[in-house]
Formats: sequence, C-alpha cells, structure tokens
Amino acid sequence: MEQSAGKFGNCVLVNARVATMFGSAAPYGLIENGAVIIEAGRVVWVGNKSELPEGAAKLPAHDLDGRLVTPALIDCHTHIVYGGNRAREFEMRLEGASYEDISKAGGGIVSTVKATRAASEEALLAAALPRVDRLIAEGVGTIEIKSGYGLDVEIEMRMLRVARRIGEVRPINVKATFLGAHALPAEFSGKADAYIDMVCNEALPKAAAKGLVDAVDAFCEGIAFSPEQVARVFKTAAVLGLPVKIHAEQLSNLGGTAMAAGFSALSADHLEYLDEDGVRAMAAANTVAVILPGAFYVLRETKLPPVDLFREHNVPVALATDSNPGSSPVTSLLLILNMACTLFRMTPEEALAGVTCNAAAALGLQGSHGEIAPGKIANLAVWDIEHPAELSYNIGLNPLHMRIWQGEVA
Ligand code: DI6
Ligand code: FE
Repeated sequence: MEQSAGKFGNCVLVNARVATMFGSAAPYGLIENGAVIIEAGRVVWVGNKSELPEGAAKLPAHDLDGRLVTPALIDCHTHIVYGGNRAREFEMRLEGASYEDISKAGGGIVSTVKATRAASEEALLAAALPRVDRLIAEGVGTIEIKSGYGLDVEIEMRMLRVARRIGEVRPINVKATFLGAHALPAEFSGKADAYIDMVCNEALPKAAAKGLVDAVDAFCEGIAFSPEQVARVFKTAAVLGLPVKIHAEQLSNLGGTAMAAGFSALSADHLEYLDEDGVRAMAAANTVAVILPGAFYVLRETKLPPVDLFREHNVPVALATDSNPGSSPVTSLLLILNMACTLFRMTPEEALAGVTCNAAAALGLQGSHGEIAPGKIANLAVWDIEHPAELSYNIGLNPLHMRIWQGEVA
C-alpha cells in the first residue's frame, strides 16, 4: 500500500504487527495480527484483528501487509537550532589539539554562540530544517528543542521562536526548552552569578511571557554552572509554573541531579557520573534518565551511565540524539538506538522504550504520546521490518515505510 501525504481520516489499520509499547506482558507490547482504529487523529482501539469491535467493518481498512507498527519516535533532547558548524574543530582535535587549544583559538561552544548571534531568524530556521527533516524521515513525530546558544535575552528568544516555527512549517510537535544557563558568555566572564541574575530576572521571564517556553533546562557542570546557581534558575521556573530538566553528571558528579529531583524535574540528562544516591533521588521524584550515546561516542568517553542502577531502582530511561554542533552532530535517532545497545548494553526493547514511552515521559507527554493505546494521539511509524529489534540492529538503514502524524499520512 502506498499512501500519498494527506488526510487518512477515520480508518482501521489491519494486517499489522503492532509494538504498542504498553500494557501487555509480551515484549514491546507486541500484538501479532494486530489492528488499530484511528478516529479524529487519535487511536481509539488497538488489539488482535479477530477481536475488532463490530463498527470497525464500516471504516475504510488499510492493509499494512504484515509490517511492523510502532509509536512515532520522540527525540526528547536536542540543540538542533544553531548557527555555523564545528567541523574545523573536529579536524583540529584529530590533529592533536586539546579542547583548551580549541577554546583559545575561538572554538568550542563560544564559536557556536558567535555564529548563532550573527544569524537571522530565517537563517537559523533554514539551517535547522534539513536536520529536522532527517529525523522526520526516520519516523520521529515529536522533538524537543533547546535554546542556549544565544546567551542573551534577544537571541535566546530568537532561537525559541525558530523552535516554534519548526512546529508550524513541519508535521512534527515541538517542545521548546529554555537553556539560558548553558554556558557563560564572554561579556559575563568571571561574573557567573550576575549572568544567572540576568537569566532569572530578565531572559527567562520575558521568553515565558511570550509563550516561548515549555520547560527550563540548565547545564550543571564545572565548566558551566553550580547546583546553587542552577537552583536559582529552577526557583524562577517554579514561580512561572514551568517544569525543569537538567544536564548533569556528564563530566563529574556535582549532585545536580539530586538537586533537580528536589524540583520534581521531568528528566536528568547525560548522567555518566551519577551515583546510587542520585539514582534513588530520581526514583523518588519520578525523574526520567535521558542518556545520550551520541555525546558519549563523540567525546570518546569511557565512564558509562549507571544503566544497571536505573534498572534496579525502576528509573525510566530515555534516549535522544542531543543533536548539537559540538558534542553530538547526530541527526539519526535510529543510530542512537544502535549506539545505546552497543555502547551502553541496553536491550533493543529498552532502546525502543527510550525513544517512545519513556521519551514521552521526559517531556511530560506520557498522557498523550509514546504508546499505541486508546486515547493517545495517532502518531505512528510503519516499518518495512518484521521484528522491532531490527530498528536497533541495523546501522545506516532506514526502513521507514510510512509515518502517520496526528492521524494523517505525513
Ligand atoms: N552538554 C553537551 O554535551 C552539549 N551541551 C551540553 O550542555 C555541548 C554543546 C556544544 O558543545 O555546543
Ligand atoms: Fe544537551
């Protein structure tokens, strides 16, 4: 069956293998000989074809020829809007330059801030769209996009407007996250607390007042901000009624994750250096662990995130591209599935949960996204494969047959 883009309408999908990622005791919530009823852009029924409700016979049926259906994928941590690129820095590192040499030569995150500030809103959008399109082509239906390369009031808002516009010009839901506390801009050198004052008193309230912010993130690290500084940003978020997330324990253990759990953070991200107390704090706060194998790979890290502790304490684990010009120039979420299995020893089932149900929870979308279940938005991916493990196993193969977004083929 080939469908051109457009309205699918109310229908029933039949002859499908459905990895619901919910409910049943079967791995992947898999239903063989499955059927899915879609009405008004939502899933209203999923189950075995032999148990279809009577009214289903009146709906147009689409035969999926035995293909595998999963929830549309969710990339829950990206920095996909930015100016320039850092390919020259990549070359310099391979030629033996240290991160410090590169910073002195004007490279690193500072160079992306410079290029992002110099770019117009149109230019930032034009640069981001091909990257977003790569994700859509792999069945991604929801993406989180962070600011954090403006580091001043106006450019942070420009980045967030671009994030919003991506959701208007492409068939994808966008969650926009304010990451003003990502790095210290040169003009605040030696004055990190004054910069945090600016973020709390000006940048974040202004961006929130314009409706540009769905969540607030911060980079808690020796090279970025302390847990105390990040807590100030989170207090401002709480006053504004916005949920928080954190980049923490990526290069060292500063206790940022436990601090963020105290603010009921939706997620804590990276987490290579997290200890068991931090994992316990996450479990108590229902905070999702977002682990990012792209950055681990590019930075040639050796310290693994504590995947066994997440399992032991039932902390849900999500995966994302962390798409950014420095530590993870990655625009393939399928590649991330393979990396999570190969580098972090996750199972293919855990990996798929990491880009569906658990990624939804990392964005506060567990009520509407990430599973194929009655009442959920009909965001689905139809794949030319037999078993869901193939999504993690293949490298560089994109078996997407069709993406259904809000009940439409898109
Ligand atoms: N952690 C990262 O890995 C990226 N940001 C962050 O907080 C790096 C961003 C960059 O190098 O441009
Ligand atoms: Fe990141």
